Amino acid sequence: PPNRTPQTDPFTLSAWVLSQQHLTAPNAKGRLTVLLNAITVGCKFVASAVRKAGLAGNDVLGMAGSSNVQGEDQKKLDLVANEVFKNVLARTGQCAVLVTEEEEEPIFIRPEQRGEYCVVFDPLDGSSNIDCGVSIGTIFGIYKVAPGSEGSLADVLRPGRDMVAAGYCMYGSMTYLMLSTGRGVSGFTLDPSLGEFVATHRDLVMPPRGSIYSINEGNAAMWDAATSAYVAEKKRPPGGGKPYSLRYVGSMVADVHRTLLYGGVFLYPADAKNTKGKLRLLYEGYPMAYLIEQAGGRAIDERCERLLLREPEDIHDRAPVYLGSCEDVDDIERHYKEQG
Ligand code: AHM
Ligand code: MG
Repeated sequence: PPNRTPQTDPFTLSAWVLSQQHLTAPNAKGRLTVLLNAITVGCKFVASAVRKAGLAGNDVLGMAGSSNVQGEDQKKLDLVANEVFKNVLARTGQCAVLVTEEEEEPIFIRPEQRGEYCVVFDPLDGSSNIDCGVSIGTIFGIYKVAPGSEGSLADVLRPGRDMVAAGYCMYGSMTYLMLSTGRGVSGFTLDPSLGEFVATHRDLVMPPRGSIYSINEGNAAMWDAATSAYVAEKKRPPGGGKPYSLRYVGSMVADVHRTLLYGGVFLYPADAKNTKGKLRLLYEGYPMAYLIEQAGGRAIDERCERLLLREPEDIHDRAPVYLGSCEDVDDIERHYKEQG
């Protein structure tokens, strides 16, 4: 079970980040700390907006372009989240390039505000779940620019293993923020009465094997042979073992969060229609693969290579994703090897 913080010792996310920086880079100037703090502000803002969404005068669930009672244009929740994160990140003075799912082009920060980090993010992931109140989240990954770079496309078109930090915030029954700066994963829960993220899952290690598989089974007719064989085996284990349970929220943040805590696998394979899969490599695949690996799990692509080593060609590239408990992902690999 996750170790709980004693009630008289609230270990906040900011304190945790400072303690990590002290371990990894004792001479660091705290710039990453500033950046991560800004991200938590964005997450709190979005968490609050999500909780109020749909109430009178807060018509953020409707179509973008719809207007509220005062006749003002209302932004949809995902566009609100995008603006919030862009603003809080730019204002830190620590960013050089931002990449967001919501915008075609990367955002290059102007010289007066420029720093040495690049943040790639999906401000509000799980679009199909926004309007019905099911868990959604923000996903982010952070790179440092190459030495001497003023921030270029090359600084963000890099494999995920170059990330210096990654995480997500889930707006679910509680607001959770799971974070790694390359030394394991720790989880924080927003205490609404304090307005602070407090450590609730320190040094999270995921189970080596789970008993849940998570995939959009509606796509089964289009799967490749390895995915079909793997799922068939989980439903009807040879030798009559206990079948796995199927859980699929349809929000990557929620499906990965459950996988981190309970173990098992989450898959979004390529299929006959989506030949590169659906998930975006930079700001969905990499950050989640980073967290899963940091928690002791495994994340691969359809070639059974580490997802974190895959080279992106475009900032909005998609890639097939298979992640979760090591032994479960090993099973998937076995099916790929068997199918040739
Ligand atoms: P989105 O960025 O439009 O929200 O799409 C990403 C989401 C992921 O959160 C989730 O894992 C996946 O799409 C679900 O896709 P599907 O509805 O095809 O199962
Ligand atoms: Mg998304």
